[in-house]
Amino acid sequence: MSEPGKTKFQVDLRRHLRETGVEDNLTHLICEIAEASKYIIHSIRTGDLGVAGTSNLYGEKQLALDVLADRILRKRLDHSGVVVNMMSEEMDQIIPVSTDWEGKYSVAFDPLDGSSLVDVNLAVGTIVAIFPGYDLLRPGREQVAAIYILYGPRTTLVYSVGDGVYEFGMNNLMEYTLLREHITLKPKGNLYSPGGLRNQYTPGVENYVSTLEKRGVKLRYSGGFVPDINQVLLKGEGVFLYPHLKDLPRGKLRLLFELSPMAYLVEQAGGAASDGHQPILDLLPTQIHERAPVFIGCKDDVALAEEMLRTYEGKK
Ligand code: AFP
Repeated sequence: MSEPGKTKFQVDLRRHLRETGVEDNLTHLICEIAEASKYIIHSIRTGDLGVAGTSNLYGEKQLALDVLADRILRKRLDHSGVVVNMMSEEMDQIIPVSTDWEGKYSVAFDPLDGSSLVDVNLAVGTIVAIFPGYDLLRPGREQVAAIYILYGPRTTLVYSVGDGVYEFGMNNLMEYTLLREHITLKPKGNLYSPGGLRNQYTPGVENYVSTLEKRGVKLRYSGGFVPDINQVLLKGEGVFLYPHLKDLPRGKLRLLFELSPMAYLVEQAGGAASDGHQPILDLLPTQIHERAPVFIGCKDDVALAEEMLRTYEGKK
């Protein structure tokens, strides 16, 4: 129900979560993440674009903005009172917050995905996966919520708690208000976002991409996972891939911080996400920073990728 005098599209995030029956601690957690994003935007707009002088676990130079966004989220989660464990792309181990896990959550996040695009003023985002209890090394299907925040020309927040996908936009007062509900994907799309160098594609992937191209699909790749997935979700069509490559057999993107939350959102919108053989949400991470290949978006387009891999590369 909307507040009298307000259309439901002026409903703010907290009110929407309460009205749709989301559990109190989870509502609080999602709202804390939304609050953190306001400080992250400020850092993106005004912060230092240089390197931090540190490296992450992958040996990548951390940007000052990566470190700042990570600190902002960590602090917020730490003080939320509802988080047991947290883990980010910028950390090398799980950070315990509380030993009391009853009714609480563990959170995996990429604080500023695509941060190397900020200096050329392209869109970037924050991605968050929320699990019940203390364990973070579980299949993505056990998430209770997934969220991303897109810092583009506008700031939007897209979330699901397993009851469809909702988009909120940040207004002039820096509040998130409801823009779209029950976002859904068509079975088959007309867009593709192919990551990875083409000369490193394996035969199955090459044949898949050529088949899409013969069908006349449009190329739309920004180099940022959040804007690229957001485009698929909100246009309601398309497929994003960052496949296994000859020189990167596990692809580039991280299962826990990037793929699981996006797969959860895309499945909730009626789409699919696969590593080429099985659903991303069924993969059990054995390490925190595990990577996986990904084909994500419209159901039929993802099924076609699996079929091409079976035909040209056989069973895994
Ligand atoms: P960074 O966080 O290192 O900028 O990587 C961004 C990203 O993880 C993801 O947002 C993109 O989908 C993907 O990498 C782009 O990778 P390519 O630069 O190889 O296209």
